[in-house]
Amino acid sequence: MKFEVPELPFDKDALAPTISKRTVDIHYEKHHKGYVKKLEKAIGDSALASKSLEEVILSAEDDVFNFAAQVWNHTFYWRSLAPGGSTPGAALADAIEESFGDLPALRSELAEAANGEFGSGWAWLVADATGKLAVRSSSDADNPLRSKQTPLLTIDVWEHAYYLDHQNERDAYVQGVVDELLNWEFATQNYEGRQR
Ligand code: MN3
Repeated sequence: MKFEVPELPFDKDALAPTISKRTVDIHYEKHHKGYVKKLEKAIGDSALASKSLEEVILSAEDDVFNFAAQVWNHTFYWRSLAPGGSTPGAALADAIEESFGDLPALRSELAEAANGEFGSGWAWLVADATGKLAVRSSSDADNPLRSKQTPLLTIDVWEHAYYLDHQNERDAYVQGVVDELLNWEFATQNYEGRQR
């Protein structure tokens, strides 16, 4: 398989009760891996077959873009989550203070973006080349790579991410993720390794 789905960085039951084992199982095994199959079918043996996933995202359109971005977004989503809590490293903590005031203010801005995205999409914490942080959301498969922003964290707000556990209450899922499951160590690595 050319476009690989990495192993989950935690046990499937590690995110409960905010995200149940069953949701992780279906989301990872069916949705995430399903996007890889759809991507490989859509690309076939075209010129894109020799490109990296990031190159496909930056150059493809329509279905091929959607499938490639969904593969990338889901890999990034799993890495954005971590059971047990973590804290931002020093450089990221400084940037959070400068851009949002403090971490609770950033958490509530992320929750607002995640709850406010109409329909299916993603909420993101991103950095620009100068290190300034911003919260944004995107629709469907779209992601910040095409607007030259460095993603630091993401929250999947497609219904398949929460409906089995929370039905229509997206805000309950979002609050649990924002308060307890975001991987600030991963965000710190992404911030320190960003394009400048
Ligand atoms: Mn999803």
